[in-house]
Amino acid sequence: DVKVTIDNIEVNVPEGSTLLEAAHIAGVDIPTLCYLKDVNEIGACRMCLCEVEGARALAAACVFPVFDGMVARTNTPKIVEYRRKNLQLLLSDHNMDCLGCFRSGNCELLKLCRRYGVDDTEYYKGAKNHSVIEDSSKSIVRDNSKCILCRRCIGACNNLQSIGVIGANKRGFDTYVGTTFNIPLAETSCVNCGQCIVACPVGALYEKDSITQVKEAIEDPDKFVVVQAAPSTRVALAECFDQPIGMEVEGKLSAALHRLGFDRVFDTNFSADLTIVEEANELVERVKGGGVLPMITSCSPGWVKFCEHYYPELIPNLSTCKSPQQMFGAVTKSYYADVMGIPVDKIVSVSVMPCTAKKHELGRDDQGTDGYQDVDYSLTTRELARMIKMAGIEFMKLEDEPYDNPLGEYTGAGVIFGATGGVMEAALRTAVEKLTGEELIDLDFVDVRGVKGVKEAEYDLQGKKVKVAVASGLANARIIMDKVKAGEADYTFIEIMGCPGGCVNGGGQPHVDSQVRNFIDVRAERAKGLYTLDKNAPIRKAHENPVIIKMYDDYLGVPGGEKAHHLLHTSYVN
Ligand code: HC0
Ligand code: SF4
Repeated sequence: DVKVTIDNIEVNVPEGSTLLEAAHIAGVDIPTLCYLKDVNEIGACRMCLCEVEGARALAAACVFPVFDGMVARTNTPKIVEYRRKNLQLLLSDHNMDCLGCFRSGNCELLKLCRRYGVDDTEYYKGAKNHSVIEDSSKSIVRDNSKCILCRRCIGACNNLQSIGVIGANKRGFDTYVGTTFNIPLAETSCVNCGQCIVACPVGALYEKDSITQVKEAIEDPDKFVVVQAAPSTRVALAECFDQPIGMEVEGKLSAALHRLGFDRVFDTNFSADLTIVEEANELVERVKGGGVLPMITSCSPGWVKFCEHYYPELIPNLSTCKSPQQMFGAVTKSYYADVMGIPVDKIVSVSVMPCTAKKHELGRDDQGTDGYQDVDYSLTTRELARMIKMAGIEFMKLEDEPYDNPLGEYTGAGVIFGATGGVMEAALRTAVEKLTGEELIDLDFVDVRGVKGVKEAEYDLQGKKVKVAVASGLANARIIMDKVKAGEADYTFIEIMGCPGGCVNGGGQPHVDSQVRNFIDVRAERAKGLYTLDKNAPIRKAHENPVIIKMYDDYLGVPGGEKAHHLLHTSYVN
C-alpha cells in the first residue's frame, strides 16, 4: 500500500491505483466523462483534472498513478472553474433538446452541469456541427448532435469487442464519430451488440425503438399478443426504478407485463431449457457420430454475426439450434397455437431482451418457420422500463405474479443462461447424463462460472476426457477462435456470448452511470440473482422440465427429430 492525502484526507491505497481510484477510497468523487474502466482509459476529456503537489501540470486523475506521500487536491476554485469552462464548451456544440432525449433522466453530462451550476446553453455562440441521424441498423441509432466526443463507444467497439467499426472521423471542430467512409452501420461488420450504447454517457446512441408497434398490437382486438422475458432481464429491470444493481424482480416483471395488456406472459427460461435439450442432443450426436467439433453455441446473435464476419470457415462448428428467443417464437406459433386453437396469423410474438442484437436476429433470413417470423418484435429491458413508466405502473409496488402456463415453466438450467458460463453449465447437466447414462448428482459446474473473459475446464466422463471453453465479449471470443482456427485447441464444446459477462451485461440493459460502473462489477452483481434462482429451483436439469417432456410426447417427437429440426434448428450459412 501507499499513503496519499486527498483533500486533506489521509488514506492507504493499493500500489498502482490511479488518483481517481484513490479518491474513491477516500470518499471523494472526482467527476469523469470520457473514462470508462477497461473500455476507455484515454484521459482526454479533462473533467477529472486535479492538483498534485510537485507535479508540473494538472493531473488527469483517471490515468494518473498515485505515489507514496502524494498530496492531491480535487476541488479547488481553480479546478472548479476549469470544469465549468469545459462543460460550457461542450454545451456550445450540443443539441440541448433534453425533452426529446432518451437520456434526459440519466444523462451524465446534464448531471455534471447541475453539479457545477452550468445552466446556460449559449456561453459560446457560434457554429454548431452539422449532424444527421444514422439509423440504417436494425438495432442501433446514432444522433451525433448529442455526441460529446468522449469516445467511450469507440472504446467499447474496439477494446471490448475487437470490432472497431466506429471511430473519430475528420479533425478539429469537424470531428465526429462514425464508420469509416461513413458507410451505413448496417453494411459494416457491426454485430449489433449495443455495447456502444451502454457505454455512451449521453443520448447519442440508443436502440431502435419498437414500443409503438408493440402497443398497437396490444390494442388490436384481433391480435393475440404473447410476450417472453429473457433470463437476465429479471436481474436488471429494477435498476430503471432506482433499485440496487442486480436486484431480482422476476415476479414483478410478470405482473408488469400482465398490466401492460399482453395476452400471455411467458418466460424465455422455458425455451432456454428447450434449447439445452436440443443442443445437448446435438452435442452427443456429434461426439458419437464423428460430427464437426468443437461445437460452439449459437444463441448469442452478436456472436453469430461476428463468427460470420471474422471466422466464416468455422460456421459449421456452430450449433444448428436456434436461440431460445427464436425457439420460443417457433413453439408459440406452432405447438401453442395448436393447443389454444388460435390461427397463427393472429399471434404477435414479442420478446423482452437484455440485447439489441435480438432485434436483428429475429429478421434474419435463416430464422422463421413456414413463412412466419418466429418473433415479431424484440424490446430491450430499457424499452420495457419506458413502457411501464408511460403506463403509470408503480413498478416497485406490484405484487409478484407467476408466469402463465404452460410456456412459463422453467428449471434452474434455463435461468443461468443469462450469465457467462450458464449455457455451458446447463448443457453439461444434460449432456453428461446422456453421455454416461448415469444420474448426475453434483449439478454445480463451478469452473465455468464467474466473469473471467476466457474460462476452460476439463471433465472426466467415464474415462473420456471432455474439454470445454467459455468466452464472453468478442475480444475474448477472438482468443479462443484463433486457437481453434490454428488447430491448437482440443475442446469438445465452446460457449461464446457476445457481451462481456454474458446477457446480464447486454447492450439492451439499463445504463449504469460511469461513477458506479467504474467501481463495481455490474456483471457479477447481476449474475448473483440468476444463480440464486437456480439454486432454489425445485428442478435444475433442463431435460426434467415437465412441460418440455410433455411437449415432446404430444407434439415434437424426439430431440433432434424431424419436427424438432423443422421448428427449432437452422443453418448458419451467411
Ligand atoms: Fe440471453 Fe438467451 S440467455 S441470449 O444470453 O441463449 O439476449 O438473458 O434471452 O435467446 O435464454 C439474451 C439473456 C436470452 C436467448 C436465452 C440464450
Ligand atoms: Fe461496435 Fe457493437 Fe456498437 Fe456495432 S453495436 S458499433 S459492434 S459496439
